[in-house]
Amino acid sequence: EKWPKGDEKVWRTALRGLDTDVPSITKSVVNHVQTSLARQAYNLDNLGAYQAAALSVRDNLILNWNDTQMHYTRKAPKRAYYLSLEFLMGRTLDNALLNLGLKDKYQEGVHQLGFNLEDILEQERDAALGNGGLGRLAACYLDSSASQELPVWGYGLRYKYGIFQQLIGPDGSQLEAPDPWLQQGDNPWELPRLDVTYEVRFYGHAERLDGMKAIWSGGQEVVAMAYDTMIPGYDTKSTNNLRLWESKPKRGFDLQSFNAGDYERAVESSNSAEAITSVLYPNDHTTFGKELRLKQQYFWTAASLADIMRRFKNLGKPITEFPDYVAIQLNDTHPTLAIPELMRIFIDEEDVPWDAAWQLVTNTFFFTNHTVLPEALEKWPVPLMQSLLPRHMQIIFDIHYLHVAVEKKFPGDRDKFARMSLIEEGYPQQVRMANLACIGSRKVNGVAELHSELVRTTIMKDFVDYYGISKFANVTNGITPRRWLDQCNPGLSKLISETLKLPKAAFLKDLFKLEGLLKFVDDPIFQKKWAAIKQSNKERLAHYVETTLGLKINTHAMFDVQIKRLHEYKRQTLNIMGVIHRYLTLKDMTPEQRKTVNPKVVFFAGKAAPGYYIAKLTIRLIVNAARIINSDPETKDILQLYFLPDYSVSLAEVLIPASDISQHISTAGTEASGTSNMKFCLNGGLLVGTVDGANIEIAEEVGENNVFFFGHLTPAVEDLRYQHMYHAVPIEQKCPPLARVLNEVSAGRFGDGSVYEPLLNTIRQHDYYLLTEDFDSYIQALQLVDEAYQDRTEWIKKSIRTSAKMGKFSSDRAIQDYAQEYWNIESTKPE
Ligand code: NTF
Repeated sequence: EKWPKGDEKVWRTALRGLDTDVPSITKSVVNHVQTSLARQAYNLDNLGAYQAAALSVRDNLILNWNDTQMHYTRKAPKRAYYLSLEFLMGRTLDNALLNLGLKDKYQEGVHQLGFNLEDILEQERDAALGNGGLGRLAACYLDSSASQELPVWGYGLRYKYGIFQQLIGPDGSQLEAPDPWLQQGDNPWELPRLDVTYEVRFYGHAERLDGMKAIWSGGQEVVAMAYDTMIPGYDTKSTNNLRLWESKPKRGFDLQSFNAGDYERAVESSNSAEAITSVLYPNDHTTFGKELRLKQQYFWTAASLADIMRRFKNLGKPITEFPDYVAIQLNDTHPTLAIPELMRIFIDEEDVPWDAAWQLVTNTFFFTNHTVLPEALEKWPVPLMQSLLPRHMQIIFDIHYLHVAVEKKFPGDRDKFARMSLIEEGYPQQVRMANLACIGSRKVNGVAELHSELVRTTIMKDFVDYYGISKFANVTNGITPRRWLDQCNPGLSKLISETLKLPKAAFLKDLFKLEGLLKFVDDPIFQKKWAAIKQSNKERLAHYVETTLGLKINTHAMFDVQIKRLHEYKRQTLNIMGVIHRYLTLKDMTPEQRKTVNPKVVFFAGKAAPGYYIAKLTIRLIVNAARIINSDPETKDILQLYFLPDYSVSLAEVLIPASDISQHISTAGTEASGTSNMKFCLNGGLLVGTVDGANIEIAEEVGENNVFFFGHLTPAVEDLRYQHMYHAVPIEQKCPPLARVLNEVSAGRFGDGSVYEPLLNTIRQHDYYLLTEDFDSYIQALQLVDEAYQDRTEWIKKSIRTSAKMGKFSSDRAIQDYAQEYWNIESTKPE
């Protein structure tokens, strides 16, 4: 190695890195207080202490990040890129401390400075650049990639506003407020890269040249600037990168208009450029066809591909080797424009002939589908795409015609061809993004066994006939045990470590090691310790609820939790109807009978898309039912109901370890996987659920006797819906207990009943999500839960067994699957 200049000895000492003994840590924290924050050390609050501690931890991350990136550049391994419009990261400081192995030392250090680490961690605002499972999955996958020393980068958008903050109004309805998450001051976890910028074009016109080439010019140009977030691996120096793009105007403002006195006009283009990355779309499972969303998608894919292409070109390899160095995972169809964009780069800029370009493209991309719900399948109007991205529209039509080969394979089957077409006929025509993602990718996968099978047999059936089955695979989702065991449940992690006589790192890096707990299932002392941890987690949750909402919770009750986005298919409505049914049943009892009932606390949390009327009504019903139920002197000691506002990753970290039972009750065949089901089980909570998504594989692991299953199975769903359509039976006949619940709501038992009519009618009328079909078996399942909970020792055994069998659901396993079966990349780490 050559030294830059000057004295080598001086350089060597200076480059030694950071000391991480406690005195060095306190020194570094105080240094940041005085210099980076320019604050007085003697009047520091928790927020200031958080900021200084974060900057101090960040110094360590940056050094590891530099070494890792330098190593990748020198070694030039094949890399994988995870393109996701959502990364639901949550808080960073605690995770960084854990992964760096510095948690104890910082705890001691800040303690010596007069602070409590727990309080400092609470100061951090969640980075909530995602809606739900899809975005949190991306975050878990980054953690697992870095932890396994895999060369993987994430690419996304740096939204100025994350998912909205949820408030509950006086009438019980959801209100939305913006989430200006960056307004806390500088975000210590990101590095602005003023030098990493690309120009991205919109509109203009595309002019065909000879052959398949074209020139795209004119229109509007905006600039993408990179912000890098360091992703530390656990127990390794490897620190990967999450690169998020911010949109900026190409020219700050228009001097001509300014000089002419038209000040509004002068900043107009700057405002419209900045709008692109201003806000995360808060819709989950629905598409709206808004131009700004399409702009976001193109802006992000174009900047990411330009960056990937520049890095590839620095290797000096022939363009034909692109797929030997680059694998790109498409997280749902949101980044599908990357396919025509890479075609455009190859053909228009790199002079690659069409067929060769298509070959390269289809060896580069991999596509994950996350839902089979029809309303979530993205389609873009051809006229909109034509105006915003004229060159891409040409390329898509070219791919479409190439694809006409399908006709040759299935001569005369026009229906099949119509279904497989990239263009859906209609007024206007629409581009089907899932079809484009499928034909442009090497492999297509679903996110749990049942879901992948549904992908193969429903939305992608024709493509399976065409390409053969081997293109269509499964990678069951996973969760990172670092955040979802050690961070959120340190007591349990410690107990496991002591019991197995293993350092935490052993099972946090190989979750199958938890199976060792099975030996202790019958050990009464271990059972007691296991139960004590659940109890203290309940108290931690109760404390949170008391300090934030001022409500007192019975911590000796069974805790029953359903936390996820509000959606009809997830059936929070079934749950609330079940709670009301329980309430009515308790009211029917004599006081003597009530004394024998085990107390239960039911928690809901989750956001509804701002425009999703029925989902919002469900929240309103839950909140208002809670008001009545919690204040009823006859029942309030045995049944409590809470809707916790503003669900977030951080709230999940408090709720999940406290739960005895959690609900994953989607209509069979609708929940692709679910990932919180895995988190609850890992923390010793049991499931009540339908035979859907990853619930099925969880039951395979833990044994069906440890899961409370109910409801119809997937193959029955279509027939039942057909019957509802054409041979409807009134609810009073079909399901009297549910009819009674609906009538009580209607009659105003929980506030003005007329408000809820539209919600009740979804059940009384078509009942698309089959509540009337599943209600009886749901109530039975909850009955079995109550009975099982009576025998506390048996329950604790179930809880231990469940947690012990969660090895499969580590995101480390999922990422290994992707790395080996799809991306063909290998671990490599800096010295
Ligand atoms: C979600 N899909 C599914 O609904 C969940 O079941 C699954 O666990 C997560 O993805 C992660 O795979 C979506 O959010 C989307 F966008 F596809 F609708």
